Amino acid sequence: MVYVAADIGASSGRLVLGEILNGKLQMKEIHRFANGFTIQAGTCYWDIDHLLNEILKGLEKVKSMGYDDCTLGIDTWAIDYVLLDHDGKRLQEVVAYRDKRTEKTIQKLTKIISKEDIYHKTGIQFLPFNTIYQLYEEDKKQLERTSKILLVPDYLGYCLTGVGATEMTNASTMQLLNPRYGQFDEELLELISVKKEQFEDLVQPGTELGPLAMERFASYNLPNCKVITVATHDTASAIIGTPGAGEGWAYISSGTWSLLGIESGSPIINELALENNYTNEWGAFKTFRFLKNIMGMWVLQEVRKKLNRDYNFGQFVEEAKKINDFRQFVNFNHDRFLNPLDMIQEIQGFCKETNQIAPESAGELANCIYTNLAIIYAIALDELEQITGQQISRVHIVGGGANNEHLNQLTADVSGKVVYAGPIEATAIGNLLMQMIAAKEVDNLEDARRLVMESFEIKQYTPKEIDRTAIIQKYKEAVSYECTN
Ligand code: LRH
Repeated sequence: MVYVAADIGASSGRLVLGEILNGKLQMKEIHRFANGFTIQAGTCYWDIDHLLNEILKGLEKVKSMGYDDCTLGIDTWAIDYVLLDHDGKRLQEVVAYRDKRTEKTIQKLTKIISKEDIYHKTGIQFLPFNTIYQLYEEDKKQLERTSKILLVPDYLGYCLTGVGATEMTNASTMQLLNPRYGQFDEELLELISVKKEQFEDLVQPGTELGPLAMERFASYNLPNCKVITVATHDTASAIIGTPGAGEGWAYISSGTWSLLGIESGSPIINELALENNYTNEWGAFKTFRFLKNIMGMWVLQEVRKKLNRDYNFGQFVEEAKKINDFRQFVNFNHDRFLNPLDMIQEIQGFCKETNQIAPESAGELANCIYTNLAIIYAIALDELEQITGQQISRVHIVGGGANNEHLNQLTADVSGKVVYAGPIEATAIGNLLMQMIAAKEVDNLEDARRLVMESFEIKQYTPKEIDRTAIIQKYKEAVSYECTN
């Protein structure tokens, strides 16, 4: 028996095998594939069939490695969903959250119900693409034809097993759940013309979904496999796999997005949290992730696309290091960077509009992105301390971005906090750990995190003496004219 994590992010997916051997968590990536949305007739879509097929290909590899039995957990990015008809068939392709259809929806919906009311009910941050806004923009007739709405990882699980569920950690990002009742908020559902019955029942991470519906996949050579509903929101899994312990730690789950926050035993819903757009996403084991979304490696991924992929991420770091100067101050958290036609032009446009010298070369662009991300992280950490009244002494950076030693050091320097980087595969690790807890091979979250600490290399970065207050002040002045977050 082996544990398998299917961990699918916005830009790539992987299947990873996990086992505990000699008291350590051992992992092996057995399958990797690309992901990304494409634009068809002006709309951004995910290729969900491709993802399902890649999971099946990965499972075939599990079998070919000699494993006849496994459990499988699936996690993906949050927010996006599939509409199913009464025969369980997909009604339309899956629209990607960066699509422009919801650009103005927050403004539209908050004419009917105030921002304060939505926040008070859900505790969820205002991102233009939250499921609530996407569903609001759906054709009402299509919604009437919809028998079930499944979030992406729940849909993949449904395709594999024939069983539907609404996993809680991911469901909370819809901005439709009310943490006071642990249920859907019926008033919000009514506003978007959706009924509670159109969702499957909410389930906790760790619940067994069911065995693979082998008869559907006769042409594949698959192992016996039980699908476990893990913390299906990738960020929820990543934070399970983050080796924080005790008090005073924050995290940055660094990938396409940088999710920066703390773990809390209860939601923090107040004026200051709303003003600073902090969210209370539900975590495994009744935790909450009080965090904010920060535009992360997406910006560099988009710059790289525009440079015809001539640079790899290591080269960007090397070029940026040669400059290593706080030359421009750019609010990458502005909505204009969510999905611009040309990321390089957008960055240069921002600089020109704020009377700054625009970055031109790959190194200048990368330097601009890294230095500003470090500043934005530092500001968010200050905000977190202010909102929670808690002192943060250390920051755990996990995910692919933790590989970037230059950014890790910059983050330590500008924030003045000690940074611990790793593991890179925290999301797949969290996915595996949840399965191990469900199988009673690991006792609880604390033990799971101890196992992570003992099994993976964690690098420490101590802050260097720099005038962080002056840098942050310069940033705030430069971007203040249109600072929305
Ligand atoms: C990261 C993530 C994040 C969400 C975004 C849509 O992959 O799941 O937590 O806000 O994608």
